[in-house]
Amino acid sequence: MTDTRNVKIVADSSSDIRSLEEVPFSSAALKIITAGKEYVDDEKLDVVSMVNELLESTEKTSTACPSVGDWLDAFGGADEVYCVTITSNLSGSYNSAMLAKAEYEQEKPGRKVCVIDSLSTGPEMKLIMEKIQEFLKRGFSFEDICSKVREYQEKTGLLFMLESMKNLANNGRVSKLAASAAGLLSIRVVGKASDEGTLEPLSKCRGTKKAIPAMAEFMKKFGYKGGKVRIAHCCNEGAAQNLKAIILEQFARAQIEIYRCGGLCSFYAEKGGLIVGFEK
Ligand code: X90
Repeated sequence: MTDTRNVKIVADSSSDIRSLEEVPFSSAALKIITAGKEYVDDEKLDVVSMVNELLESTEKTSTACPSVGDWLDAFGGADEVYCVTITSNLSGSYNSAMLAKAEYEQEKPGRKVCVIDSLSTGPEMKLIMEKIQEFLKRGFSFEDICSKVREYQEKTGLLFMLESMKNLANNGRVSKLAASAAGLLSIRVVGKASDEGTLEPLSKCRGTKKAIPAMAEFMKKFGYKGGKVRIAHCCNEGAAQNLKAIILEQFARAQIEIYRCGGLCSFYAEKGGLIVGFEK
């Protein structure tokens, strides 16, 4: 059906997605900015080099969301746009997407943009985009997809495991107090995206060996029953594989994918971090 409809799925680069198989897709890049350098979070970014460079640097580093113009470029002339953003509670990305929507729809009558505030990031955005693709394939209307995606969001969750929350605290995305434990040697903070789209710490574990089973337990506590799991890691494939194995022991038919975080998620999740999206 996407042959007859001029459709596009668009997300900011915090989704970690660079391309989609079945529907035209564009990513609107966030930026990671240091005193001397700007990293654009697109397919050309060498994420591992960036992470290592930033570890060695003592400069103040910040991030910037896509501008209205960046979003308009990403919409790229499609008549029907599904636009997924990082949580509006931690970034201006959703706001600039909404401004872009207003301008884009006014420019040419008939154009429709559905902006979805993920209240989350990374892997949960990926799940949302996969669902939009599925709805398009099933031939659902624009209006139906917009409302059904919001229903689907109720059935997805996001957990994280962080070794450091320095960049989150330095940029005011969590309180210094919440971040302090993660700075301590071998303490891993496990938490979730709250209903408001902020970071909610759930437990502090001594070492990754304890943190990974704790994550699997939290997934079940929050309603995971064996559906899709998307695991994004920052230089920590081992922990991701470990989590996958634990989930498969209990849910043999779980559909689990593992991949690397892009630039924005790597910057905030930092080296060793895991971000896990799952279906409830
Ligand atoms: O607009 C900007 O400059 C971007 C700001 C993004 C701030 C937070 C990014 C968090 C990324 C950390 C673990 C998962 C957190 C889930 C939160 C709802 C990754």
